[in-house]
Amino acid sequence: MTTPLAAQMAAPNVETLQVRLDALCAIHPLPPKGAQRMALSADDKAGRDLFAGWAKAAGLSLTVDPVGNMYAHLPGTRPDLAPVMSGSHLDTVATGGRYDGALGVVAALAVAEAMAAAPPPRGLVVANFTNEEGARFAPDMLGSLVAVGGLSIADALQITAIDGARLGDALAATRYAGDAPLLSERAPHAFVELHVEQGPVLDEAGLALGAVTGVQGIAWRSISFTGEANHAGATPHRLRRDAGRAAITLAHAALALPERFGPDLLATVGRMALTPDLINVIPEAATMTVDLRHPDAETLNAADDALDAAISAAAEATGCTATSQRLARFDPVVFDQNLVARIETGAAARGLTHRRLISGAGHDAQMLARICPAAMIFAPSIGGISHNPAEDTAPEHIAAAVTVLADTLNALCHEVT
Ligand code: HGY
Ligand code: MN
Ligand code: MN
Repeated sequence: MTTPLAAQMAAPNVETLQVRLDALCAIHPLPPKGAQRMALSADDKAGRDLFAGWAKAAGLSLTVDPVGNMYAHLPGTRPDLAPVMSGSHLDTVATGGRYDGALGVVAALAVAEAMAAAPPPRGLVVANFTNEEGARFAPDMLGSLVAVGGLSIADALQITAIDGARLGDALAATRYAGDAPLLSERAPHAFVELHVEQGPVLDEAGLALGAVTGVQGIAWRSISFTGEANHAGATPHRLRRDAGRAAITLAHAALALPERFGPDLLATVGRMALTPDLINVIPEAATMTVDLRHPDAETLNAADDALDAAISAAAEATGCTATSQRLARFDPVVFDQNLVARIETGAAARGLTHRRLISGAGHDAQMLARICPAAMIFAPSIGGISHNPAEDTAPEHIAAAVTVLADTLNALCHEVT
């Protein structure tokens, strides 16, 4: 692959990048440093409006696809060549941090602005993917999954949020439903995403940057138990059909799965609700979620099967009935090894301490990997904290990661065969 010497590119403006992160956090700030922009909420719309304004001010043309994925285009000098893409997501969880997702979007925008003075052969597209978090609408990485053809637009628009909203209606309310083609119709040349690690690996090792080799598997489930409301004081054990006890029994079993499948299996019960949720009424209904993660697909499948067995056992032990719905199931993904190696050499060329690592969190890059070479750059998360307003990364690590992102994207944009 002939790669002419990548033109010396102006350095991306990291000061502006930090100011833009400030502006995004100011929409719905969460002390000490975080923000809330739940997918397709008014907060998310406000973040989208900021991004659209910055992109247009930079002279980038903006397109939006039918599920609200936003693409800001810096044209290259060779429009016949597929562009390179970089970006991430502007939506957050309810306890969102400053950097999760937003960093990848504003960093890619900063690189596009730095390139604009001397556009390379391949253009650069800056992406904001809809509903990466999956916190309001499941599954996670929904927008990028639709973009690569993994979920139909029609099915996506019908998805119901945890607050009852229909995705299509929430999207329409943001006015970010567009008609741009899906990426599956014309894949990018390559996709590189900058993201904070969200775990402790780089921070504990005192390293400046991560070259991400892939993403572990994800299995999300919602479970409902149905029992019978009854008096807390007058109902003997033998007559109880306690949905709350079923859910607590299952939660205990789910959280004990790592004892059986090893510490690389991560199990989380993030949501649990009892009905009627009163001190003196035996719960007639219980709903809950279980999030399982593992780097090996077979082990994740085995743990998921064990969860099924635990659901049946909890229902049987309490005389309740149970239903369960799969909310997300993504096998582990391995990123493009040439791209990972390029990120590693890029870090070394900038004198940065670095290592390879797999991502614990899911990311849009894992979906782009279905249609083009994809990889990620991690900046360290202080204390490994994320999905928490205390999420933080040292400014010098942000600047270093943006520099390696710029070097990587610049080289890719100069690949002309
Ligand atoms: O759930 C995840 O791994 C990501 O934050 N969507
Ligand atoms: Mn993220
Ligand atoms: Mn996240």
